[in-house]
Amino acid sequence: MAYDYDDQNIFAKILRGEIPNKTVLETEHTLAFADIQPQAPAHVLVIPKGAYVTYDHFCAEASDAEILDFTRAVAKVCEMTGVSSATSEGARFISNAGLHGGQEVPHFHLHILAGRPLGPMLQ
Ligand code: DGP
Repeated sequence: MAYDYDDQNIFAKILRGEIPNKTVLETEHTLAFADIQPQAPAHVLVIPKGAYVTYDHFCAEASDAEILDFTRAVAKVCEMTGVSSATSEGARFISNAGLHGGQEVPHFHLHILAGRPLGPMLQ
C-alpha cells in the first residue's frame, strides 16, 4: 500500500523546528504538544517523528520501537497532564484520517482531550 506523505505539512515543519510548539513530551520517536485550537481544557496532540500520514499507515509501517515508544508516550502524557483514566474523570483519544475522517493535517496525530464532559462522540 502506498501512502503519499507531504513533507510540507504543519506537523512536519514543527518536527523540523520551523514552527514553534508548546512541547509536553519529547522522546526518541515521539513528540507531544499542545493543540493550537484546544477543544477542551486539556488538548494534546501526540505524533510520531516518522513520516506517517494516518493511524493505519503508522500501524502498518512503523517499526516495533516506534510503536512502543508512541504508546508509552501516550501513557506518559496522560500521567503528566493528570488525565489518566485511572486518576481522572476520563479522556477521549481520537485520530482523524483522510477526507471522510476530517483530517486537516496529513501527519498522523492522536488527539488527547480531557477536562470537561465531551458528550457522545458521533453526532
Ligand atoms: P485534525 O483535524 O485531526 O487533522 O487536527 C489537526 C489539529 O492540529 C487541530 O486540532 C489544530 C491543530 N493545529 C493545526 N495547526 C497547528 C499548529 O501550527 N500548531 C499546533 N500546536 N496545532 C496545530
